[in-house]
Amino acid sequence: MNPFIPSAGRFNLHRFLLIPGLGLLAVVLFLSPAPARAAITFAGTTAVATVTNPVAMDPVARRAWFVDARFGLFMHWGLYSVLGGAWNGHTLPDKSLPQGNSWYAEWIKARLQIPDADYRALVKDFNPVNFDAEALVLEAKRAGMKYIALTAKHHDGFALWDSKVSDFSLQATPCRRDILGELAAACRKHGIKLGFYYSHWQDWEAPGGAKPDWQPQPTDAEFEKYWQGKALPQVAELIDRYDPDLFWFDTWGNDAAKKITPVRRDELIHLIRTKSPRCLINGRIAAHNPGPDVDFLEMDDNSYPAEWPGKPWQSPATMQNSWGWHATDYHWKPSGEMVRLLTKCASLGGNYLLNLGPKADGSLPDPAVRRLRELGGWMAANGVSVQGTARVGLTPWGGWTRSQDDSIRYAQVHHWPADGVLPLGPLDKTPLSAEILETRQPVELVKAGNAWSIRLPKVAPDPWDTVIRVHMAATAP
Ligand code: JFZ
Repeated sequence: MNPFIPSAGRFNLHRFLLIPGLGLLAVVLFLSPAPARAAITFAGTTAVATVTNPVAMDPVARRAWFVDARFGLFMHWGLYSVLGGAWNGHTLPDKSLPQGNSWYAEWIKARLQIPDADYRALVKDFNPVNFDAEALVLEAKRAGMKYIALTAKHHDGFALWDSKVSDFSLQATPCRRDILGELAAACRKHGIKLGFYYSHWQDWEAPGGAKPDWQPQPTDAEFEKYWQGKALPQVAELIDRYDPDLFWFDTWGNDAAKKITPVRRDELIHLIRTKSPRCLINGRIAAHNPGPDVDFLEMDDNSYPAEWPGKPWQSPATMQNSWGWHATDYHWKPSGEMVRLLTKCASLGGNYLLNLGPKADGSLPDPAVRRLRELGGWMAANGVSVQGTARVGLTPWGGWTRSQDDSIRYAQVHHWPADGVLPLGPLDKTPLSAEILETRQPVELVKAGNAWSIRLPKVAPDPWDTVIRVHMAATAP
C-alpha cells in the first residue's frame, strides 16, 4: 500500500491465482513457427541478431533467469534528480500544498505544482558527467544483483535517450552521450540483465498522457494520440536501440483501467513480443487486469505477499522513503532489514528489486553505496541460499529456501531464539546434519517426538540473518 498516493488501490492477488488459458497459451506459443532473423540497432551500431518469432518462445524458458535471480537493482533517475526533493523554497513532503504530502521526489513536478516551463528548463542542469556505467554495473554485481531496471521514462515524460518522437529527451540536455547504450554495453559485458521502466500510462508532458488523479484527464481520443504517437514508438525505440531483457510498466488504482484497456495492454504486449520474444513484461502493465501473458507479478511499493502469488513475482523496494534522489530524506534502511526482506522474498519464491536514486550528475549517494556493499558482503557468504533456490515458505523465526534437488534446505533465521533452540517442527524428510552456512560451524539437530529442532550458539553469529544449512536425506523419514 502506498500511503503517499491516496487513490492507490491494493493489488488483488487472488485475481491472479487462477489463470486459465495460461497452459493452453504456453502450448500454442511452443508449437509455433521458427525463429526469424532481424536487425537490432544497438548503441549506434547495427548488428544482426537472432530474434525468435513471438509465438516460438516458451514462457517458462523466457522467465528462467528472472526466477533464479532473486535480487535486482531498480534505478529512478531523471530530470527530477536535479532537484533532490526541493524546489523554490518547498521540500517534499510539504503539507502546505494540497498535493504536497509525499516523499516521492520523482513526483516533484506534480506535487509542488512546478510550471511546465520551469520544469522543462531543468534539462540544462541534467548533465551526468559522473555517470560511469561500468562502475555502476560492477557495484550492482558485487551486491549480488543479477539485473538492473532503470527509468528510461518516468511520469514526467522525459526520455533518458535521444528519442526520435519527442524532443523532451536527452538531446535537450548538455549530455552528448548515449547513457542507455553505455549501460546496456556494461550490462552485457558483465552478465547483468537490463530492464527499462517506461511510464506508458502517466505522461505529464504529452498532452494526451494520463495525469495525476487530482488533475483533469485527457479524453480517450487524446490518449490514443499519445499512445500511437509517443508511448508505442518509444517502447519500439528502446527495443530497437538497446534490446532490453525486461520492461517495467507502471499503473495503479482504478483510473488506469479507463486508459489501459485490454486492447491497449495487448497491443503493447504484442509489440514487445514481436520485436523481442525473450523480453519480460511486468504485471503493472495493467495492474487492474494484467491478463495471462505478463511474465511476472509486481507487488505494491515496499509490499510483500503472505504466500506464493501463483506466478513469478517481485517486490519493488526503496532504501529511503523516496525512489528518485531526495537529498533530505534521511530514512535510510539498515542493511540487516534489507537482507531480511530479500530472504523473505526468496522464501516465497520471489525477487527483491531494491532501488537506487542517483544524483543528477550520475554519482551515487554515499549511504546507497555503503548499503550495496554491505548487502554484497552478506551475499558473498550466503548468496547460495538465495539465488537459484526454490521456495519453501515462511516460519515464525524467518523462512526456508532449498536447493533445486532438495538435498539442502536453508533456514533463514531472522529472529534468534532466546533459549538457543530453533524449532523446526515436523519435517517431510530426515535432516542429516546442519551447520552455520557462513562459518561452517556445526550445530546439533535434535528430535523430540516427531518434531525437530536445532541447538544454536547463545548469540546470533549474524544479527541480520544467520543462514543454517541443513543436509537432507533423499527420502522421507
Ligand atoms: C509508482 C510510481 O508512481 C512511483 O513514482 C515509483 O516509480 C513506484 C515504483 O511506482 O508508484 C506506485 C505505484 C503503485 C502503487 C503505489 C505507488 N500501488 O499500487 O500501491
